[in-house]
Amino acid sequence: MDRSTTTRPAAHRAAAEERVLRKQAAEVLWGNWTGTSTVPSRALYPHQWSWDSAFIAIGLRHLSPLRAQVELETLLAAQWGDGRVPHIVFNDAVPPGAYFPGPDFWRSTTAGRPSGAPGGVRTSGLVQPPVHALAAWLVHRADPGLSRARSFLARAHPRLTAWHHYLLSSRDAGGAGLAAVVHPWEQGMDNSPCWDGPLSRVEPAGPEAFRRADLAYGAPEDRPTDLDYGRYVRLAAEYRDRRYADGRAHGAFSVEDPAFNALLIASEYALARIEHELTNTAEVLTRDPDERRTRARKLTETLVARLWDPRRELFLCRDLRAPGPDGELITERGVAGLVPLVLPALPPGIAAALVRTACGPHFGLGGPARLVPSYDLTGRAFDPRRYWRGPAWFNTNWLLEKGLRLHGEQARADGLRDALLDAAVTSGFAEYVDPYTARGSGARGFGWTAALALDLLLDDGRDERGGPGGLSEGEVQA
Ligand code: 2M8
Repeated sequence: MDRSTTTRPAAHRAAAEERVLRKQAAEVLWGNWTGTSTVPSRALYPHQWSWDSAFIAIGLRHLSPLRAQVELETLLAAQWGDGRVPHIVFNDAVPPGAYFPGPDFWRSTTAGRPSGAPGGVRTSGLVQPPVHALAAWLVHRADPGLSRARSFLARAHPRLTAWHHYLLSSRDAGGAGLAAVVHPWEQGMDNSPCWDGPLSRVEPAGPEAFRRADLAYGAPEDRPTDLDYGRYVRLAAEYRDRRYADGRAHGAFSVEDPAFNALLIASEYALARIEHELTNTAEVLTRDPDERRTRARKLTETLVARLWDPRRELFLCRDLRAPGPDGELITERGVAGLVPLVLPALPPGIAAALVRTACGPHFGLGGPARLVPSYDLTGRAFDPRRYWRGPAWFNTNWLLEKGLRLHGEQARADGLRDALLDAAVTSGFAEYVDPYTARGSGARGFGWTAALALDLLLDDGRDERGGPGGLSEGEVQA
C-alpha cells in the first residue's frame, strides 16, 4: 500500500450543496453550545461528554478555533487529581432528572475525593476513549497563532500527560501495558454485543435502583434495554462505592478494547507532536518527543500481540475476568476491532487484512453497507436500529475514513467520505443510522455528527504532509 499518496477527495459535490451542509452543521454546533462547551444533544445528553467533546472540537476548530480550545479546556479543568478525565462533566443549570445517572448518583465530590475529584464541578467517575491529545493537536493546527498567544498547548500538555499516565498505569489491569475499561460506558459503545458475555456475570440492579431519562426522548427499540441498564447501574454503583479505586483485583467488568487502546496510541503520537511544538517554541521544556513515538510503536506491537485475531482478520476485545491467567478474547466482531487502522505503525499485512475485513461480509463497506456498522452484519445479535448493536456511527466511520487514507486506500476513503456527508445531511445529523439505508435513529442535531461532517468537508489536509488528519508518525513542522 502506498502511504505517501495524499490526494484530496474528488470535488464532485456541488458547491451549493456544500454551503448548505456547512451552514446546517454550524447551526447544530451553535445550537448545542452552552458558553463553555457543547452538549451532544440538547434533549438526550444535556451535559458535557468526554469523547464527544474531543470529536466536537475537531469540527468546531473550522468555525471557531477559540471555542474549540475552550471546549477542551472546560473538559480538562474537570480532570481528577489521579489524572482521569471524567466521562461526563455536569452542568448544574440543567434540572436534576434531565439525565440519568446524574451527579447525585456519581457523588464525585465525596466518593471521588480519595482519587482527587475536583470540588468545584460535579462529574461522573468513569472515563471515555482518550481522543483528547489528538483533538488538541488538530485544534492547535487550525490557528497556531491564537494557540500560542493563549498558551493553549502549554496549558493542556501537563493534563494530557497525566491523563495518559493514569490510563497506562492505574488502568493496566491486565499487566501487559494496555489500558482496561471497567464499564461499557467507558469504551463508549454501550450495548455492543461484545459486552454480552462479560455483562452476563453482572447481577442487574433492580428496577427501583434507577429511573431512566433517555426513554423520554428515544424510542425504546433504538436504545439499550432495562436489563442492560440494571447491569450498567450495578457496575457503576459498585465502582463508586469502592470510591473509584482502581486495581487489578477489582470490579466484575474489566476489558482491554482495541478501539480504546488504538485511540490512546493515536493520541500518544499527537502528544509527541505537541511536545515537539512546545520544545520548538521554547514554551516548556519537555521530554524527547522521540521517546513518546517509540512508546507508541511499542504499544502498537502490544496491541497486536494481545488483541489481533489472524483467523478473523480483526482485533478483538480481551475479557480479563474470563477464566485463565490472561482472560479470554471475545469472539464477537465489533467495529472497535477495525479502529486500529488509524495506527501508522500497524504492520502492512495487518492493515491490508483490516481493509479486507471492513470490505467483506461482516462490515460490508463498498458492498451492501453504505456506512460501516457498529457490529457484524452477519452476527447473531445484529440489529440495524438498536444503538451500538448494528447501526453505523459517524465517529467510528470518520476514524475509518482517516485510517483508510493513512494506509493508502484513497478511493475507498473517498467513497466513505461521500457516504458520510450524504448520511449526515439526509438524517438531520442523526446520532446513528441504519448501515444499509442510512435512515437516522436516536437524537437529531447530534454534536459529533455535525462536527465530523464539517471536518470531512473543510479539513484542508495541512497535517497530511506526514499523513492524514494528524494521524501519521511523521514530523509536522510548526
Ligand atoms: C452514549 O452513552 C451515554 C452514557 O455515557 C448514554 O447512553 O447515556 C454513548 O453513545 C457514548 O459513546 C456517548 O459518548 C454518549 C453521549 O453522546 O452517549
